Formats: sequence, C-alpha cells, structure tokens
Amino acid sequence: MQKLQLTLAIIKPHAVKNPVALSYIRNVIKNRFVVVKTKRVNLDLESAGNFYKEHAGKFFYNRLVTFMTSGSIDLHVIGHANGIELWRRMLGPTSVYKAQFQNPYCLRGMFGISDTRNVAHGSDSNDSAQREIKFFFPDFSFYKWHTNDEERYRKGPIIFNEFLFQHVRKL
Ligand code: 3AN
Repeated sequence: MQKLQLTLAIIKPHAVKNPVALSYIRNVIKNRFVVVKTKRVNLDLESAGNFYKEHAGKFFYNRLVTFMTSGSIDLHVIGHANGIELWRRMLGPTSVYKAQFQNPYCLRGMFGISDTRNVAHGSDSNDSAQREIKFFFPDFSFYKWHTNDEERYRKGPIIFNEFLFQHVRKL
C-alpha cells in the first residue's frame, strides 16, 4: 500500500453552520481518509488575511477574509495515498456555478453558495499542505508524523473516535 499523503481540509463557516452539509461532509471525510487532527477555530481578520495572503490585492480578497471570520471553521488534517488530489476532486471546481454544471455531486456542487462561500478548502500541493498545516497546527511535525506515525495510520490498528473526530490508536 502506498504511503499516506497529508492534506489540510478547511470547512468554511456557512458549511459548519449547515447541519445537513456538515454531516454529509464529515461522513465523506471519515469514510475516505484517515483523520489525523481536527479542531474548530474562529479566525480573526489578521489570521485570515495571513492565511490567504497570496490572494491579497485580488478583487475577492476582502470578501474572502471577512467571510472566513464570520463563524467557526473546522480544520482537518487528513491522509490518503492520493490525499491532495482526492480531496480537491471531491470538492470540485472553485467556481460553484461550474461545479454545479460539471459535477453536481461534488461537495461544492451540492453545498456551495457562491465562489467565495464554496464549502471547503483543500491544499493544492505537498508544499502548501505542509505550510498550511503548520499555520493552523504549529506543534505538528510533518517529519515526525511520517517517521513515527504514518505506518500505523496506514496499516492499523486504528479506530475512529467520533467525539474527537479523529482516528486514534486501537488499544
Ligand atoms: P481553491 O480554494 O479552489 O484552491 P483558490 O486558492 O484560487 O481556490 O482561491 C482561494 C479561495 O478564494 C477560494 N476557495 C474561494 O473562496 C475564493 N475565491 C477564489 N476565486 C474567487 C472568485 N473568482 N470570486 C470569489 N471568491 C473566490
């Protein structure tokens, strides 16, 4: 079995607030990925601005940063042999109209409201995944996880803890 690749999934505020969307998304995540870390946070304008700094100056930057501070977001570090691509494929195109037209059953097609309120984020490369996971989980070491923990998440035994919304070691 191929080694697990980690990515960061961020469930955006409008989806966290929608119980139908949230439970559907959570089911998809726990059925297709190992869930290594989960936490719910509320971003302030400065952190949201930093996270999206590559988009500073674009016409949607202010609305994106304001939206991301409008409610709680759920952060999930998830793993799969093809984690980055699989999660982005499940999300579908950034543009919700395009998503609804091309692939109505992708997450953005089903639960997206606009190009800003497009349900969730997924890292677009291994470098972005490392940087983004570090941004939200500063104590998490990619190197240590791959060296010490990856094999156990890949081969088990692990079980899913619903309360933590994380896979944990099976005792
Ligand atoms: P993706 O999240 O699909 O990788 P990016 O990185 O180009 O897309 O954009 C980051 C976020 O910026 C998107 N998830 C979306 O919320 C917002 N965004 C991107 N393009 C637009 C747009 N044309 N209009 C409004 N918001 C946008």
